Amino acid sequence: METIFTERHTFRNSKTELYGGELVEPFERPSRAQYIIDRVRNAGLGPVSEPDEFGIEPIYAIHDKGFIDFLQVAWTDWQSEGFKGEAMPTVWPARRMTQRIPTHIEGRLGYYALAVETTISDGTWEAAYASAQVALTGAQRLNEGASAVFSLCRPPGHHAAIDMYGGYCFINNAAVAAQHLLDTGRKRIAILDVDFHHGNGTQDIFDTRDDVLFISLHGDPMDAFPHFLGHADETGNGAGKGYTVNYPMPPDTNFPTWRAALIKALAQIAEYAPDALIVSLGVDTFETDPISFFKLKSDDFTTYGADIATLNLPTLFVMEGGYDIAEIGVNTVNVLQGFESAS
Ligand code: 5XA
Ligand code: ZN
Repeated sequence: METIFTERHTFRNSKTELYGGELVEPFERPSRAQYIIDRVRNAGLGPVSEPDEFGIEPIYAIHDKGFIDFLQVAWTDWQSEGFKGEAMPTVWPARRMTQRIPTHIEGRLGYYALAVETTISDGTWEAAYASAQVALTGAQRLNEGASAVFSLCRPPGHHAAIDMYGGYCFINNAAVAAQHLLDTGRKRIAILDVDFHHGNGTQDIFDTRDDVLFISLHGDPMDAFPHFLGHADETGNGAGKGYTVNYPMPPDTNFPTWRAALIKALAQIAEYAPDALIVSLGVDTFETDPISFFKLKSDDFTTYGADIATLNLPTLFVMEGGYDIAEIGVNTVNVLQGFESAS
């Protein structure tokens, strides 16, 4: 399997994350991608290629233009105010307040952020843009006839909504890739999100559409980030009714329980009969992940990679979360090798 990867992910190297009331070193850090690419190479998964350039239009095809334009200037506008730390919001358009977009950067950060942990710093936009190109290149490889591709995206994307960033995400890489596949001739795409966290951004983007089936397995939002989306009774709206499926699961969920949900999800995808599958691949379901509460073991990742292969669909894996950094490469490549061994 080919991996698409660029060192430009290292432009995203923020120094602070608000966690537990403290500013800590971010869990989402450059070494994550380094461990994964090292494992890809050492395991002999296949060639590693630089992304091609698709420009900004495919990003505008998914996200609000004002939001994308904001991401490009947020850091310089923040610095222009003379602030010393990294850019983070302190106020939100909460219930019964106006949704007007403020002029001041403090207000714009609050308008476009869905969470405060994710700071914006020097290079954030450049890395997010490159990450989207990695996803687009993977999608294009499917168009060129590849049966499976791994887009090693960093920063991740599945929390990025039409006009909101947060949860370490700025551009929704999986959604951008899905739209590219649709715009280049495919009729129906399924996105299977196996990250520990609910893919609220992907759900938001495709909420009213029937050309993308979105299915997510995740920690129950009553107990887990993003807390305000991802319940089982969210099934899509309008034309999208029935094309969003959520499997929230409680703390300490083990592999047999998680896999039972996966098997149901795979049956729903098979019934939808998409032209391609995108897997939002987060490995923060691992038992020792520092910010998650599922109990998957390394071998389980191999098993479920093989399960996904039974769909027999052109498949693009798009990297999302995973923070047990020492094991992130092993667990990620286990999914990909499990998939390949069963293909
Ligand atoms: O998939 N999403 C993540 O791994 C990020 C969660 C951020 C929690 N503050
Ligand atoms: Zn996650």
